[in-house]
Amino acid sequence: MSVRLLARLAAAALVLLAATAARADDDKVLNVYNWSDYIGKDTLDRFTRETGIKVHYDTYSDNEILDAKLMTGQSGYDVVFPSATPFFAQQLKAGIYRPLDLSKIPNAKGLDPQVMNSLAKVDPGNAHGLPYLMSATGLGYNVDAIKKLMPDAPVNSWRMLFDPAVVSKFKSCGVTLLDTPTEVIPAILAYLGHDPLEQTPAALQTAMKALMPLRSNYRYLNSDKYRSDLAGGDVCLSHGYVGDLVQVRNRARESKAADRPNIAIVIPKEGAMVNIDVMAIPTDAPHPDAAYAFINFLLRPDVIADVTNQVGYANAVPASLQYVQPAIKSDPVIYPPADVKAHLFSALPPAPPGFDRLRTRAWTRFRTAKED
Ligand code: N2P
Repeated sequence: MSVRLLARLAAAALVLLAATAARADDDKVLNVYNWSDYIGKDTLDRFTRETGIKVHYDTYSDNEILDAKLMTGQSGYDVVFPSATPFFAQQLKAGIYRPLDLSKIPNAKGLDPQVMNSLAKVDPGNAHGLPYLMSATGLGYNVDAIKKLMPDAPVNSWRMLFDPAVVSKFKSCGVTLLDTPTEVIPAILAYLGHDPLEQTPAALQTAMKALMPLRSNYRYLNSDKYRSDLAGGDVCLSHGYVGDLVQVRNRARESKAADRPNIAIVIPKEGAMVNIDVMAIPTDAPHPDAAYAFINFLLRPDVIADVTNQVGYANAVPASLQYVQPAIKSDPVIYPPADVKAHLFSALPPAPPGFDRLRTRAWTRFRTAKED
């Protein structure tokens, strides 16, 4: 063998080695896209310490943002957390999720069969997604500010947001809505005594007809900003995900400010949406094995209990309850008792063809409607 050939072979071997090393390194990376404020402060570090897998972590505040990214393809994400209905259900139909290999997620055995059954309605056999956290969508308000403006305010009702005679009283102290029609429309339909889950042009029209004239009462539509504003006393009434409102309430309690607000949270008596957010792996995920390791880690009772304790959202791992703080376990807005649960509605079905576009158009018109 000539010296030159030897040198060439050695060089080729080196290239091969480097490529293998790069690939091994690649598997030690995980790209996660999750809701904001939806994980423990130390959860990712703990995962990295235990597995050596480095996590790139991005966040969003609306299902619509995640949906747009996933439907374009090649998002680069390995684990995402869509709400089961209608988003995950709809995305499943588009074939963008990988069937899960449950042998790689042994902790899935510990999931609550009731939650799994309700998810199986949109994902037969729970083949593509496992439950992460859940909560209702309700109201958070500044107790003193509301009392001052309306001592007999109907605080347990959607009237707070949707009855023109009530919400107009709070305009001056700041009222906000989540920026998503999939939450606001069922809520106003429930207020109107209509089937909250009806997705027909007629139901949409009913909802928008009631909503449009109210527009000027809402300071803004945003699913993120209200949290610091409500905690800081800059707004007084917000439509929000209950777990986020729990964080707002805690933040306000812990504040050193003399005028820190006293925040109350309600699940309105007319009924409210409840969302199960699932963990799923996109078909084109670059690091599926790391994704499996992460999902399995999050389903460990001590890990998910720690997340629940920090973010105020219930989880679907019954064995975790032994580690969940008593104040959280017994908080009726986080783990609602049976009589409240009976009024929660969850399965907003995937919208019929064309309806999505109608709804998005109506929502954009509402969002950008001129203040009067
Ligand atoms: C997290 C909001 C997630 C709840 N900040 C939506 N289901």
